Amino acid sequence: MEAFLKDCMQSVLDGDGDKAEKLANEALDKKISPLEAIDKGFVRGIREIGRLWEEGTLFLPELVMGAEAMKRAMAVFQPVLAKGGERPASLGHVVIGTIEGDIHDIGKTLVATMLSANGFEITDLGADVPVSRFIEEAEKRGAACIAISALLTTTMMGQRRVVEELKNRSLRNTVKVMVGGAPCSEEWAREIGADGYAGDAVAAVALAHRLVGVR
Ligand code: B1M
Repeated sequence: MEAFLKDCMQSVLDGDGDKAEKLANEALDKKISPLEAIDKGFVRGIREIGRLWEEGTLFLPELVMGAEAMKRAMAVFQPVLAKGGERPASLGHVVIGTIEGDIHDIGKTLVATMLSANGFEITDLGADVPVSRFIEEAEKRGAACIAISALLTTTMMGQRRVVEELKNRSLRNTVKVMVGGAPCSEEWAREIGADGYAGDAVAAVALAHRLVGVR
């Protein structure tokens, strides 16, 4: 098992999309849990790429190729994860996206898929989403929760602007706000007046349940 997960990690490190996709399919054939293959395999690869990039041993094209390989694997798992929920889609509507200025969407998409699999209706606005769009879509859909992902220390400020804008429009009490992404934390969520922070996709589901009043 460890050797297989290592191969998954290595496929992302090598930026080898064909291999990543093949291994993802193999994981499903071998009945390995998609979340385990993602977390203990592919994500380790993309995190290592980030570390090497930060250290200056790897350059932007390799970062992009690693991300593309990661996305090929995620595309295999996505329909399976989306089907995996036990609850009907009736827990409430969540409007999710990555905040403006930020194009990182792999983690956000995983969170959206897991929320959907666990009974939430999802409107995924994609990445680089303007503050006003989160609010307008939430109003339009009568959303219970706005979920905002940010991967950059510069763009996380946009999460604060969503909360502020909700207050300006007297909507703060009608919709919950959850935040996530690498630079965020519980403390950050408290500081900006969000209702909660989740560190990964599983925690995001638990938090969303709590925010809409499901155990
Ligand atoms: Co970029 N990048 N990147 N990048 N990238 C980071 C974030 C960085 C930490 C790398 C590094 O320096 N080590 C760094 C940010 C530094 C900082 O701000 N302090 C960085 C940078 C600087 C940049 C650029 C500025 C580089 C440049 O152009 N000079 C540029 C920014 C472009 C922009 O957005 N405007 C850039 C570009 C890119 C790529 C396009 C090449 C690619 C993204 C491809 C894509 O997403 N379509 C990319 C990648 C892949 C990364 C790293 C390596 C991996 C991110 C990832 O997908 N992780 C990343 C390093 C890292 O994070 N260690 C890095 C896997 C994913 C499953 O995890 O996204 O953390 P994650 O999501 C998790 C949790 O965070 C959580 O659940 C998810 C699942 O468990 N979560 C939520 C996420 N959102 C949530 C929302 C929730 C709840 C939980 O509720 C709302």
